[in-house]
Amino acid sequence: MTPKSPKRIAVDRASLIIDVRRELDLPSRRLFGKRILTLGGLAMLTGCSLTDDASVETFLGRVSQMNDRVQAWLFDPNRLAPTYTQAEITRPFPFNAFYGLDEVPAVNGDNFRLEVGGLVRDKQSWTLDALYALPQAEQITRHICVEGWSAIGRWGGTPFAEFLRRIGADTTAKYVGFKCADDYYESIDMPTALHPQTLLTFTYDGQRLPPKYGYPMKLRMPTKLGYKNPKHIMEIFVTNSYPGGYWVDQGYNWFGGS
Ligand SMILES: Nc1nc2c(c(=O)[nH]1)N[C@H]1C(S)=C(S)[C@@H](COP(=O)(O)O)O[C@H]1N2
Ligand SMILES: [Mo]
Repeated sequence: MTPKSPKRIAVDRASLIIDVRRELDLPSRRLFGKRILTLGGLAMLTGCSLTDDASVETFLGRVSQMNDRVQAWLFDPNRLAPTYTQAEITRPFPFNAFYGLDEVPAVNGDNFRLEVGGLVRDKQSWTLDALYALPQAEQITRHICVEGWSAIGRWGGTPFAEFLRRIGADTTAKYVGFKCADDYYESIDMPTALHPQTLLTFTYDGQRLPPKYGYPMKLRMPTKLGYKNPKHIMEIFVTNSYPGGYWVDQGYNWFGGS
């Protein structure tokens, strides 16, 4: 990946350093046979020498390129993210967005309709009441933000696999994309969309999801980093054309596993 602007380089560094740490944590045997996965080993694989800042930058870029593929390949649809107890919930749960609290979008739930499109059988839009009537589940999981914090929260909503089943989604398609009430957008791989802990959430800590946490709904995936979890979802679509994402298009790693 060739950084296009200084801002992009900064964003890249933050996410790539996480990626590299992740690569180094991987059991080497699963990834490269008996090869010991050290920084030196990775440098060999990427054909980079790590002698100065510029070469480290190239190295991180190459690791990131292989990262989406490697992460997708290693993603185990049956592995569950850790869950926590009520007592472990972080209070207050942090707010984060690419803007401040005073700019949180005010979505009116009364005339709200969730739009559904792309490779699905039933493109009818959904009222909030229809969504609330779907089977509901709850989880207490850790949200990890690449900005350097993590927090445990409690979300409730409908298992996303169930929602995809109801709309007759083509689950052999590659991506599920999201458009939000702010300028945010995101996309995820289908195995993650179908993961049992991926929930389309309408509540936070037993209450209707407040505006700051993404009213009317947030896709909550404890197997993904914070920025992959879209808030204020207005539209969901299934596609084989790579939709990108708000931060991904500025240099963050797309798979964004946590
Ligand atoms: N629509 C929208 N979704 C978003 C964001 C955003 O700016 N807009 N920020 C992302 C990031 S980087 C994080 S860490 C989490 C923060 O969610 P929280 O406010 O519930 O902690 O939302 C993610 N989803
Ligand atoms: Mo984040």
